[in-house]
Parts: sequence; C-alpha cells; structure tokens
Amino acid sequence: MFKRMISSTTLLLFALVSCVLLTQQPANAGKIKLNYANFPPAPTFPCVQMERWKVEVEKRTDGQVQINTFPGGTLLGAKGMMDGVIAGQSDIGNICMAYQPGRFIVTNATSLPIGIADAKQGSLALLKLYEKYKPAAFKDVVVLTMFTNAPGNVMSKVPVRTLADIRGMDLRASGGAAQILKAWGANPVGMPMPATVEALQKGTVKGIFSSLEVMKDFKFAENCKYVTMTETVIYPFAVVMNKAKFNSLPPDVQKVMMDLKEEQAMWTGKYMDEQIQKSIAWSKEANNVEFISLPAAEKEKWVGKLDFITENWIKKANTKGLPAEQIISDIKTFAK
Ligand code: 3IO
Repeated sequence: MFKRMISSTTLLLFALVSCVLLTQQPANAGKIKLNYANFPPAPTFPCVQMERWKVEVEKRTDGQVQINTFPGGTLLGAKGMMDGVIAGQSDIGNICMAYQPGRFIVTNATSLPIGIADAKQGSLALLKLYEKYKPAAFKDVVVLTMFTNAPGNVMSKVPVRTLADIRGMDLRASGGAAQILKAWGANPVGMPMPATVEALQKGTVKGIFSSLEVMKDFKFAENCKYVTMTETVIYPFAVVMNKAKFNSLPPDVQKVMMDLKEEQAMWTGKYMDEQIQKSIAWSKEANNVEFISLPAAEKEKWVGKLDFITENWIKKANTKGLPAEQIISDIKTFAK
C-alpha cells in the first residue's frame, strides 16, 4: 500500500515534469542559431557593430534567431574569413577587403586616394558600389552589410613633419594604404590589424597608417606619441553570410536582415566617426600625443605623390575588362 503510494507520487511528478519540458520545447526547438566570426578584439569597431547587429536581429525576429558572436579571431581569423564563411565554418563573418587586394578589385577601389571624407560617406559609397556592380568576388556569399573606417593618418613613435621624415620608415598598412605609404617613400609592412599590437611593442614597425580610433581601441597611443594628419584612404569591410545558410532561413528572417543592410552601414559609419573624436581627445589628454597638421605647401607635396595610384588602378582594371573610370566616378558620386 505504502510502496504503491510512493510510486504513484513519483509517476505524478514525472508526468508534471514532462508536461513542463514538453511545453517549453517548441520555443527552443524552433530557434535558429547562427555563428558570427570576427577577427579583431571585442572593443574595436568591427566587433561593436557586430554586437549591435546581433541585438537588432534578435529583437526584430522576436527571438526567433539567436546570434552567437566570436570576436578576436576565436572562430575564424582575418585571412581565412571569406573562405571560412563560404565553407560554412562560420555562418557569418566580417572581412577586411584590404587583406586580399587582388580578390576584391572593384570594392577595393574605395581605398584609392579619391577624397572620401569620413566613415559615413565611405560606408554608403562602398555599399552603393557593391549594389550597383555586384562583383563576382561575392557570388558565393550573401552580403549582410558593408562599411569602412575613417580616413587614415600616420601614427608613429617619432614625429613625421615632412616627406623626408617618413622616407624608409617601417609603417604597418595593408592593401590600398600600403601603396600610398610606398608613394610617400615609407616602407609598408603588411599584416592584419590585430598583429600590429605586438609588432609595435617589439619595434618591428615604427608606427601605423590607419584610422585614429585605434589609438584608443588598441591603446596605440601608449606607443605612438605622434600623429601626422594625412587624412586619406579608408579600408573597406564586408559582413558576409554562407549562401546555403541564408537560403535556409524563413523569408521573414531574411527580410529583417536585408532591411538592416543599409541602416547598419550608416550606423557603423556614424559610430566610427564619433569614436575618432573620442580617441583624439583621449590621445591628447591621457597620453600627451602631438597631432601634426602639414602646412599647405607640404600637404600639396604629399597629395601630389598619389595621383598616379588611381591612374594605374584605372589602367589595370581596364585590362581586366572593368569599367574603371565609371567605377571611380560612381564612388565619388556615391560618397556625396
Ligand atoms: C581596423 C581593423 C580592425 C580593427 C579596427 C580597425 N580600425 C581600422 C581598421 C582597418 C585597418 O587598418 C586594418 O588594417 O584592418
């Protein structure tokens, strides 16, 4: 009798627990989980925009989708990002196109010295360029957004005030920015941004050529006490998704992502431009960094050294059958 009572209580408990589990299950079982890989550390702008995108997608899909983010190259690194996403090692990934200049010829034209003023202009121009030309380089992925950093400046351990000062200097840069350093007589050393931290500490490079938010986000201001305001050249980025994975998503989820594409580009451009101002203030106040603006006559010499870069790109792109002049004029128009 007593034994029977226990077993019926146990049975009842089992039934209750199963009920709870069963009613909870559908919500979790239907949940779509996506991995999003990024190469630089969490506090940097490509990862800040990733977290913003994650929050927006999760909110706009009413929790139907869960995005798991992997900053700091923990899932895929800078150079393996594009192929990693194509192969499905991550569902989503953020690529810096400058790390593979030959692969992204059309979109890397945004990193020619053609006067893009800030990250908002750059991001919009890049995305519009992509939408117009739909370059074959992206045929195996779905582009979720694109954005750029702000124009680059020289951050260095010793002051750079003239072209003579920069001659032969080992400075880190990739892609279009490397060509520009070369034109100024510097010695560009190519490596992805995250590798720069150690290279600066070890002295392998004497400085870097990129957007100024890195002074704060990577603490480069502790090593580089001088900034020369060259204000030229952006790096283009793309957030890409595995095509089969995207195609497997419900249409309403796909729509949420596509509706976010341009908004995310603008959000990131604005965030980057604001972060630059904060970084400049912090570099001056907390790290005593000297900001050098080139006198007009000197600046003219620097700018004059760059004309041939765009001309050369046009010649090369024409031989590949690309409408090179049109691409350049489109970027300038889109950047307005
Ligand atoms: C960049 C890349 C990763 C994190 C922060 C960043 N700020 C500017 C860039 C672009 C760049 O200079 C590079 O080489 O990736």
